[in-house]
Amino acid sequence: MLGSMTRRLAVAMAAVSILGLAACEGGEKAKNDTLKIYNWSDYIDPKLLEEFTAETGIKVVYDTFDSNEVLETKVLTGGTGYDIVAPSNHPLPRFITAGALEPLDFAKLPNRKNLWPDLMARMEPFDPGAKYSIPYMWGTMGIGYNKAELAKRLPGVALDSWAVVLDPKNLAKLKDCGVYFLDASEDMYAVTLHYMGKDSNSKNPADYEAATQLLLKLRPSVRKFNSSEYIEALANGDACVVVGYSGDILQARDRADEVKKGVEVGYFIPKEGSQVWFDTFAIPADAPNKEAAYKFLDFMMRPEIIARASNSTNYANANLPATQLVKAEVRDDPNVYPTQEVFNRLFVTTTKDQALVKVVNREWTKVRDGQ
Ligand code: N2P
Repeated sequence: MLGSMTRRLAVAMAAVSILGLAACEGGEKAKNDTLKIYNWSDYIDPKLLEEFTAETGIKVVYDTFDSNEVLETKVLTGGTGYDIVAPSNHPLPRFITAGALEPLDFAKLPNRKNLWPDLMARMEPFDPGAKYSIPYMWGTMGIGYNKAELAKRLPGVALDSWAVVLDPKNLAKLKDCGVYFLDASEDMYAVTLHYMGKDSNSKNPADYEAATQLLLKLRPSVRKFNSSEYIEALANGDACVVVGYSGDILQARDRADEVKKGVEVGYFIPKEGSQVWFDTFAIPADAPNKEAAYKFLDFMMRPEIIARASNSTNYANANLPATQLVKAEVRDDPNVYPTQEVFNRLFVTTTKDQALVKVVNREWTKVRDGQ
């Protein structure tokens, strides 16, 4: 009796371990064959992902986010399962300090040689020696608008200043044609402080509180705080003015041109100056498939590949030999690759410590949610 039970148990245990082994092998295989990317929305030509899979056999799972705040909360919590993430310059040092990123093995990234030295120099304060990140694309914050609607509602107002959207009297006149602001606390405070004549990188909580007072005056005129839906909204006429990211607004312009419904979208970098930002790719320290991540990073640093990312997104890239491969209408557009004169007016957002980020996020919640 005992003997037969023991035998049955032994048989059952063998079955479990064979099944377990099979499941484990399947899991291992799936892990090596899959690359999980977490990137900004509207930030790649999807055909590039298909080509990467065709070339390497690695399946890509591609998820998107639309603000640094969302990305940071996830990655700093850990266990995301992502192999590639895409923080901007200003939050990046907090990821590094938290130990959330993998130091890069340059030997696995031969195409690093293509990175643009000027861009690398700008990233130096955020990631000295570029140990943890490679710059991907970069752009500015600015104002996107429906040309006909703004001409009608703001006659005589020059479309060259933050006052178009940050002066409550102007914004009230645009309220019913659709105002979208980014839902991005650090970015929105940077430009608001700058417009108010304060340091866009202020470390003083009182400055953020003062900016909140202005933003609360604007709030009743804002239809939506969202960092991705404005592309479609501008293109189809649901939004007439947005505070957004350069390439996204230029994508809206292209989309509006394609559908030919008579919507014309404009973009300007306000004369007072604006934020220029640099986005990067990095590998989380706990990424399940680092080998695949390296392959993808090196693939994206091929000039002909990254040039196509710029062509489809209207964002400048950080790859020097790629510049001549970017199509002329994108490369020669000063809203994509700013001229020196424009560049001189741009400012870089520096890194806040966790305590200040908390203040800024708390202030932003008051603006966005009205509480
Ligand atoms: C892409 C927006 C990326 C710019 N949709 C923000 N760093």
